[in-house]
This record gives sequence, structure tokens and C-alpha cells, in this order.
Amino acid sequence: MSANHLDREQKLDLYYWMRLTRTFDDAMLALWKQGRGVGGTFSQRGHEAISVAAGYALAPEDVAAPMHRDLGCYLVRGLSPRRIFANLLGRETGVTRGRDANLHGLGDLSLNLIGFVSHLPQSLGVALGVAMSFRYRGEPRVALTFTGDGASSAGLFHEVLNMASVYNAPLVVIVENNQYAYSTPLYQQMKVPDIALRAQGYGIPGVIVDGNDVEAMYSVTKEAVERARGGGGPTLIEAKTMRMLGHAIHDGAEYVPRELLAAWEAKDPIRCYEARLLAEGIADREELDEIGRRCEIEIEDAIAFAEASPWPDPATVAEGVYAP
Ligand SMILES: Cc1ncc(C[n+]2csc(CCOP(=O)(O)OP(=O)(O)O)c2C)c(N)n1
Ligand SMILES: [Mg+2]
Repeated sequence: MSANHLDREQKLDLYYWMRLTRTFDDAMLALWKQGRGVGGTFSQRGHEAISVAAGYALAPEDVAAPMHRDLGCYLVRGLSPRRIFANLLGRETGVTRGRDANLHGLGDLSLNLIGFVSHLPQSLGVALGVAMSFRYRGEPRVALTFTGDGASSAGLFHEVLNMASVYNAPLVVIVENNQYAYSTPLYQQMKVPDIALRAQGYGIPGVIVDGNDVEAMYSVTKEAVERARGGGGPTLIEAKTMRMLGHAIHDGAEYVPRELLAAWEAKDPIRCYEARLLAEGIADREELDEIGRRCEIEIEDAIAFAEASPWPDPATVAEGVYAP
């Protein structure tokens, strides 16, 4: 049986984590529209298969450095919806104790999760540092990180992949090619159609995968993770998907052609996986609905917990910083 094989329980797990991510996202956007949010927030719609499968392909001892579309990875790796919602609502019980009310800063080193610092693509340099530390210490562990199509045109992307290649670092870089960087379409910021082509310039594997197909995503990520663990060096994975809503909550994305969105809507990662699970007899409609209900209950509980949580005490503002 191949290392990438998924049994029934694992398939239903992937479905559950994607549904939980979508339920969280829908509830978050609704809260913001009701004026109950704090700060800005980024929709995850369309990215669920990528972030969930990547998180699922890692071993607990591996390290993930997710970005702003990777709520699914944070959830799969063990950050509870309660702590994330409390963070979004700026409460003391959130991951950053009210310091950063966003999908940023969700790091928890006890879960081998590095918080996202917002500047793009800085997570790549951090993840490379983590991977190099594993190499120096001879630990069979892997660092995995994510970046966007836009961020992949920034200088650090090149420096990280080149250095990772030269030093054979156990690093996996996933580019979430969602066709847009803010309002800039891909073709206006690079002249090659596939970001994975860039891997050739570093002498490492560059893999293109359908980012809306959770099992394909799991398979290529798992393969890259195990290659890195076995001393085979880094892999660049380009996951093709579509950002189905605006860049962030404030952005109506009027600049995105409606036909493009309609074409991708038909490839919705969760609905497509549902159809597959049903067709393969992995689950029936009732079981999938039951998973959906579980997700609703968890997210309702997380919101209630976050809204009932205290605001941070201003007297503690200097805690958790290096130079108070
Ligand atoms: C250095 C830096 N410049 C600008 C920004 C503001 N910014 C945040 S996300 C973003 C677009 C990123 O596009 P992409 O890399 O394609 O990721 P996506 O949001 O589409 O997932 C920009 C310009 C930033 N966070 N960091
Ligand atoms: Mg993008």
C-alpha cells in the first residue's frame, strides 16, 4: 500500500476539516458584516483543500508556517476554533491575547505552528531556518510553508528556494496560485503560466496540482514531505485554485470577471469531494450532513466562547514583547 493511501476514516477526516474551515469562514464573514468583528479578515473560500491536505500530510513533529489563507492548516494542526475566534475578536483567550485580531499571528510552538507575520513572503525565510535547524541537528523532521502567486514574485522567494536547494533543506513550499494578488491578475505580474516552472532554475522538483482536489493535494504534499524527510531536499508545489471572494472583507472584487468565478464555482473543493465520497460509497448523504452539523455546533460554540471572553487588560500590553 502506498504511503499516500487514504483509508475511509482519513477521507472523512479530510472532509470534516474542509467543512469546519468553510463553516468557520462563513460564520466569520457573517459576523464581520454584522459589525461584530475586530480589524480586517481574509476569506478562505476556495483554499480549503490546499490548507487542510497540507496540514494533514505532516507528522506531528514537523513544523508548519501557514499564511493568511491557511485557516484549515491551523485547525488540522490542533489550534481550536475557540482560540482562533477569540483571536479574531481581539480577546484575552485568543492565540495572541488580543495583540493581533486577525488570521495573522496564530503561532503556537507547542503545536509546531509558526505564526504568520503578515509581510510577504517572510514565512519562507523562517521556514527555511527551521528546516536548516533540523538538518544541522540530524532530526528527521520537515518544515512546510505556503505563499501566494503574488508573493512568489518577491525577491525572498528566489533566495529561499535557491538556498534550500543548495543545502538540501527539508523544506516544502506550497504556492497557492489563486490567480490574483489583491487586484492584480497573474498575467500582469509574471510572464510564465506556471509558477512551478521556476523550480527548474533551482534544480528542485516543481509540481503542479489541482488545489481544489483534496486527495491529489494530499498525495503530492505527502510525497514531498517524505522526500524531504528522507534527505531528498526541497520541493516546490504549485496548487492551482481561485480566490472566490475579495482579497479581504473590505474588497468586493468587482475587478474579477464573473465568468471566471462561475467556472471555478463548479470546481468548489468541498462540493466536488462530497460528490466523490458519495459516488465511491465512502459515505451517504446522511453521514455527510451529520459532519456538517457537527461543524456548525463547533463553530457556534467557538463564537459564543470568544464573545463571552474578556478583553485584554491594558496593563498587560508590554507582556510578550522582546523590548518592553
Ligand atoms: C511586503 C508586503 N507588501 C504588501 C503586503 C500587503 N498584502 C497583503 S496580501 C497581498 C497580496 C498577496 O497576494 P498573493 O501572494 O497572491 O496571496 P493571496 O492574498 O492572493 O492569497 C498584499 C499586497 C504585505 N502583506 N507584505
Ligand atoms: Mg494570490
